[in-house]
Amino acid sequence: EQLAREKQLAADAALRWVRDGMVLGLGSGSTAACFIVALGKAVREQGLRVQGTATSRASEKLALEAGIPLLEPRRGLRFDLTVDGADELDAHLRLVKGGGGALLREKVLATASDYLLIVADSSKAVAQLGRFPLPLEVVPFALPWVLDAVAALGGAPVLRMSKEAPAEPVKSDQENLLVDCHFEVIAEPEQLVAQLQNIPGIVEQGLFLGLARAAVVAKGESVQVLRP
Ligand code: DER
Repeated sequence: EQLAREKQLAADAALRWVRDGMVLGLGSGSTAACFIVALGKAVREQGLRVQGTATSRASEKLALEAGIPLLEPRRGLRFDLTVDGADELDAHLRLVKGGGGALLREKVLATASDYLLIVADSSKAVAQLGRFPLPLEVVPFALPWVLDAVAALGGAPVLRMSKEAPAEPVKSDQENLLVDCHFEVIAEPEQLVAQLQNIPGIVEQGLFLGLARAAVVAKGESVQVLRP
């Protein structure tokens, strides 16, 4: 339907940023998945020569199936371009990410990239961040104190449970827990990042500030390129 069409449009448009010989960061989530599939097609059908590293085990599997040559993490490895999705993006291209639980590896690769390109359907562009619950990756031992500290910040934290087995908490690729924080409005993202970084046991948080260089946002049948 419309949303899936917009994801596909954004993903196809992102191919315009890809050059032969590039080393790519491969994002996670449904829109990034559309990009990985489209990239694989270009590799197989046009002989595009690229290599990539994935931001999740799920994306790694998809990339392998798509025939994209993969690189293992190594010292000095940098990415010419990382293409990833987002759960929210504001006018400054500040992002909330982690809806798919891959925020840690996503931020590691985004930080090791020369260019982070976001691909999104129109529902992701917001005037103010925060309506989408902010994901945290949390070390299991620290969970009770993290929940207390986030609640004290007004974050209404909720441990993310598995959809398949609702009694089981979701585990990240690193075997950590995921906590979704319902701040509702995040008026000062930079300040909130500083507060979260003071809470031990939070391994990573889903605010991506100053990382995205551009966003390809599809609306209806058209695509917009947003820059900070
Ligand atoms: O977790 C993430 O940040 C992913 O990029 C994901 O949440 C993006 O959402 P999508 O599945 O709608 O692309």
